[in-house]
Amino acid sequence: MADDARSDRRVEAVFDGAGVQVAVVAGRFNDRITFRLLDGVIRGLEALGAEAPVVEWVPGAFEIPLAAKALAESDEIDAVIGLGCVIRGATTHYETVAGECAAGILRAGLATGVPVVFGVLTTEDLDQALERSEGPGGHNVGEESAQSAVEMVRLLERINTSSSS
Ligand code: INI
Repeated sequence: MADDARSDRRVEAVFDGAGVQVAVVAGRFNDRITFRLLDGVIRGLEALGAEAPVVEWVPGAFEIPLAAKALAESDEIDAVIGLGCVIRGATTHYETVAGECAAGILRAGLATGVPVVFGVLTTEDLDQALERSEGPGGHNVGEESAQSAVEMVRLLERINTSSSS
C-alpha cells in the first residue's frame, strides 16, 4: 500500500499453484454449508492453477484434525484444508467443538510441518454461515482457504530452501 512506509520491504505472497496438491477434510455436520465451502476451495485452487484436491469426509468439525494430520503425513500432499461449520445456536458445546477443532488443526500443522488451513466457519447462526460460503464472485471462506494453502506452501518452500543453503 502506498501509505505504508515499510511497503518497499514487504515480501509479497506467491499464489502460484502449479503442481500444488491440496487435500481437503470436510465435516458432514452442516453439510449444506460445507459443500458450499468445498465448491469454494475447488474454484480457488483452479484459479491458482493448482491440482484438483483430494477430498475426505469426516463426521464433524471435531474429527477434522486427526484426518488432517494423517493426510499431512502423506508424501503426496502439499497442504491440507479443514472445512467445517459450527453454528453457535445449534449446539450447547459450540466452544468445545470449535475450540478443539481450531487447536487440533494448528497442532496438525505444527506436528507435520505441512500447512493445515482453518477453513471452519464458527458462526452465530445459519445466515452468517450462508454469507461466508457464497457462490462465484461472493465471499467464500473455502476460496480464501485455497489461497492460504497455496501461499503457505510457497512460503515454506522459500524458507526451507533458504535455510538449507
Ligand atoms: N460438528 C460440526 O461440525 N458442527 C457443529 O455445529 C456441531 N454441533 O453442533 O455439535 C458438530 N458436532 C459434532 C462433532 O463435530 C463430532 O462429529 C461429534 O461430537 C462426534 O465426535
